[in-house]
Amino acid sequence: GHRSMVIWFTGFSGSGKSTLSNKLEGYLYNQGYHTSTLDGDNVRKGLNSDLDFSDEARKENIRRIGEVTQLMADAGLVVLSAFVSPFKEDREQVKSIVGSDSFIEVFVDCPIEVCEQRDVKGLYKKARNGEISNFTGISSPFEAPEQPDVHIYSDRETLEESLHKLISYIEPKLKL
Ligand code: GGZ
Repeated sequence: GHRSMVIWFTGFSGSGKSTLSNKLEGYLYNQGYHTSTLDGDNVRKGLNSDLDFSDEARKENIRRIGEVTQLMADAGLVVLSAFVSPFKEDREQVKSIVGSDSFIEVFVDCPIEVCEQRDVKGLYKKARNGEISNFTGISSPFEAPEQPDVHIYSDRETLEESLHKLISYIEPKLKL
């Protein structure tokens, strides 16, 4: 058996949260851990399809995700949650729901210019055009974590390096 744990990824759209989270999940799966991933793609289409990107809706988005994350952790899973989660207060709230010794905050740090340049989904262009309002980093704030448990610099590290950094922090805690 192993401990349940919440691995919480925060960062801009296009910073690499989902890529890294999926990579970590693959590793953990191969090691025999029971995992579950929550991200914008599965949550905002279903559970939170009533929420937009206003500050209040983002707050509610993270609050619900925090509760679901906690339920999954209670069921014994290693939960990987990858959301922009731009507000410090909301991330702190999840941390207090989950319990600080089971919560790992991972800051996927990437300069907004780099995320905008990548623009994998063309969303930054739409945000600049005004087709999308309240876009994080362009027209909506992001409160960077001051003391993340793991600080990933996705513009300067390879995916392998970032993964290794994550694993060396997380795996000893899973085995406690
Ligand atoms: C930020 C937005 C927005 C706005 C749509 N601002 O790269 P993506 O596409 O797949 O990830 C982003 C995702 C953010 O949803 P979250 O639930 O993670 O956000 S939050 O934690 O702030 O509630 C992006 C897309 O949705 N997207 N509009 N205005 N990201």
